[in-house]
Amino acid sequence: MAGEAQADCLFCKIVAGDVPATIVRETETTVAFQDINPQAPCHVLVIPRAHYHDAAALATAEPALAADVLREAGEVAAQCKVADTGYRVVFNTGTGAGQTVFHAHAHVLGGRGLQWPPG
Ligand code: DGP
Repeated sequence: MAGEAQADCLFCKIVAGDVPATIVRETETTVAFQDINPQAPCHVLVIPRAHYHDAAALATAEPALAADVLREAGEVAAQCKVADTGYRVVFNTGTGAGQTVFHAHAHVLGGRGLQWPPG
């Protein structure tokens, strides 16, 4: 059922505490943790606790929860002290765009110059 934890999902395991992660923020509905392979001085993933395959599925099923994730991305940027200099929020969606973990997540990237267009 939509939103239910999946036994084979890495990020569901992080939410459950079964896989360790460096958690930087938590709310009732979201968890934010350091990316294991950081691409910038600030590289944090914000995920809903509930399982959705990708950002579009999340926003369609639970728009308020998608808003929680976006709000938390801003809070993470402030906590990382990159809110004033600028930061990027990325939802890779689909394998062709680089999505490798199929539990919706926002990458929050900042602390260095970010090129446009992205690679
Ligand atoms: P994406 O490629 O957009 O699906 O992003 C998945 C991110 O998840 C990628 O940047 C690396 C990160 N990641 C993968 N495995 C782990 C893990 O076990 N722990 C943490 N903290 N991050 C992980």
